[in-house]
Parts: sequence; structure tokens; C-alpha cells
Amino acid sequence: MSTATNNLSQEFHPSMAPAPYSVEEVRRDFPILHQQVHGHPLVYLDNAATSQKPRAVIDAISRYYESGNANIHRGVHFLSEHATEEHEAARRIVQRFLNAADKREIIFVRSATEGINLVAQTYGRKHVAAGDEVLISAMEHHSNIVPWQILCEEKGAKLRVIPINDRGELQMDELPKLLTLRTKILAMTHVSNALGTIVPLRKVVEIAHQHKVPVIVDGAQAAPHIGIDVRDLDADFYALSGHKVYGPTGIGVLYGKLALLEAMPPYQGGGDMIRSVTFEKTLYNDLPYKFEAGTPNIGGAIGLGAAIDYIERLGIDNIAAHEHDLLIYATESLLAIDGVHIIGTAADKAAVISFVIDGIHPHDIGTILDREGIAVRTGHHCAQPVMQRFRIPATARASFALYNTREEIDALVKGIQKVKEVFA
Ligand code: C6P
Repeated sequence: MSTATNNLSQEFHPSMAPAPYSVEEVRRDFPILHQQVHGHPLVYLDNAATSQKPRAVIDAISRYYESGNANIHRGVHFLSEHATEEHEAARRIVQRFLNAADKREIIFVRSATEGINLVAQTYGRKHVAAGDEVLISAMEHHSNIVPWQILCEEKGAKLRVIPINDRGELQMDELPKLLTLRTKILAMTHVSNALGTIVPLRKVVEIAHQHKVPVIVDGAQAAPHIGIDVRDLDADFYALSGHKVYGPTGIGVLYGKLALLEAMPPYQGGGDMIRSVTFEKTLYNDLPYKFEAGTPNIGGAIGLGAAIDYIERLGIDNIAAHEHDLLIYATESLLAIDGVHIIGTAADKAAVISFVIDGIHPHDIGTILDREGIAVRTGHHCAQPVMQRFRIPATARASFALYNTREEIDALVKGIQKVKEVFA
């Protein structure tokens, strides 16, 4: 286990916290936050698992089902045409959010998990053969490990892993050594859900491309916290989940470069992904529909569009600045508590703090915090290899969002003191 010191890049000191927007005003947009849990005001610090939804998102989804529900791309009637327009408008919003060059590069999927599986099962199955290698990092979520393991098992290929150091940073010096002539794909997280590490992705992509290896990015934890520009990153694929960016569950996005998507076989077969079908042969639809078989999650896409609009109204850089302030404040506050150790102390971190307390199991931490109305996640965070790397069974994890406050971090600190008292 690494004993943490605070080596975060400190652009903001707690005493000079920026106020990029009124957090109090913003909190009023999130109805769920205003409730008591076990007799205490809810302190929701489990945003990396899923974030809460602003009224604008809830209203957009209700409005769709109250007055706009119809299947898309199929009807000539008013509701169908209107729903189609709204669905495609959501695609353009996502395109803008990611700065993708073309809206055909935006595929709606169920989640980041499905986006990664899509690439593994289409691009991966086409390009990976026996003896080839797929490269991932040691800080991946299971969603960016298991799809590649399935592929490697099927093809007789090898999964290789870029190590991380004791702070939870990618060992960049290992990357060129692990990119061999047999490497067919590099699958890399942008932000680690278990450690909070922000990966220097542009550099990683540059090095991979020097070796002619395409990069798929798991952006599930980056999208809520930092601005994403797929063109600047030069990422070949980028996957994210709607529910982590204040949108609904069941909707996600896979971005892919047009030329790569054009050359890939379809993922699933069904309605909408075809141009024509006979028993002899099926011709596939154009992008992005080739990868969107069956009736999609129309309400989900509309809700995601509303969520991104909401983020953009606040400004992703303002959100990042606010969350960075919370991260610094929380890091200093937690490190001041005797026996608390932070796991994941990279210089560049998003607003995620994994921690352990000497002699107390993380599940007990989570249970006692819950009695105080504080929601954190405990366990392996679907990143068991990260736990193995740090030789721990689990951590407690506090993850912050645009609506969290320093007062909530103070409540967390008080909660942790309580946990320590109980176990003293
Ligand atoms: N991590 C967490 O508590 P889905 O389930 O497809 O929306 O997201 C999967 C996923 C992929 N990559 C990363 C880096 C993630 O953090 C997650 C989801 C949640 O950390 C739930 S396990």
C-alpha cells in the first residue's frame, strides 16, 4: 500500500477558492439532493458510480414521454418525425461536446461498456489474429479489460498491461516498450475510477500512433470532469456513459473516426441498421445507423442532450475548477486525519478520492457513513487489478460532482471521525 502525500498540482489554495458559479443555485436544480437520509441531510459523494440529474434532464425526458413519444426513422407522421428530429439533435449536441468532426462519428449505445464491447467485437475481431497483442493499462475498469480478454481468448491473442507507479500514474516509459509489431489495439482509460488519475492521453495517443496502433479511450470518468476534444486528442474511439454526465442510464456514446467506422463490420443486426434485406444478402445502412440496430433509447438520447446542454451552460472548465478546489480541500482534510491513507495520489487527478483507514474495513466505513447520510462507494470499484496492485481488498471512495460543497466534505470528515470512534 502506498502512503499518500498530497502532491496534487495546486493551482488553487483552499483559502482562495474560486467561485466559478453559484453552487447553492445549482443545487436547487437537483431535486434529489434535498432530502434526509437516516435523519441527516443527504451528502451524495458517489458521483463516479452515477451522478444525479438536474430538473432540465428530468423535464426533457418527461416531456418526450408526455407529448413526443414515437418510434424514429420509421414513420411519416408528425410525432415520428418530431422524435427523429429530437434524437438527431441530441446527436449533434454530443458531437459538439466531443468536438467530433462529423455527426456520423457519434454512435448511440447503451453505455461506455457497450461502446467498448462494440469496438472489441467489430474492429477487434477483424484486426486481431492469433499471436497478436492488445495493450491496456493496469488501472482499467473491468469494462476495459474483460471485452479484450474475451477477444484475446477467441483469437489466441495476448493481453499486455502497462504498469502504474505507487501514485497510480501510468508508467509512460514502459509504453513504447510494450508497443510491438504485434500490438493491434491500445485500450486506455482517460480517468481512473478507482484512483482518480488523469492519464496524459494526448501523449499516449501520439506514441501509439507512432507505432501505428489505434487507441480506444474509456472516457466514462473523464466526461463529467474535464473538457474532451477528440480531434485534439486524436483518439480513434472514445466511449462514455450518459448517466455519469448527469444524463439518464441506458444511454451512452461511442465516438469513432469516420474512416475506421466505415471499414468496420456491424455489431448487431436488426431494424434500422440495414439499407435492404433479402434472404440472399443484406446491405447495411450508412453511419451511424449501421451500428444502431433496433429501436434505440430515444428518450435517453434526448435526456443526454439536455444533460450536456446543462453542463455547457455552466461551462466544463468552470466545473473542473470547482471540482479541483473540492479535490484539494478534501485531500488536505482527509490527510489530516490520523490513520487515513489516500490510494491514488497522481499529480493530475479528477475529483475522486479512494481511501483506507488503518484497521477498519472499507465496507464498515461505508455503512457507518451511510448512517450519517453520507453516500460513498466501497469495494473494488470494478477495478480488481487496481486493488491487487496496491495489495488491498477494497477502498472507500468519495467522488465529487459540480454540485458538491466544502460543507459536504466537512460532513465527510466528521463522518470519518465517527467511524474511527466506533472502531476505537
Ligand atoms: N464505473 C464506478 O462506480 P457503465 O457501467 O458502462 O456505465 O460504465 C462502466 C465504466 C467504464 N469505465 C470506467 C472508468 C468506469 O468508471 C465505469 C463505471 C462505476 O466506478 C460503476 S462500476
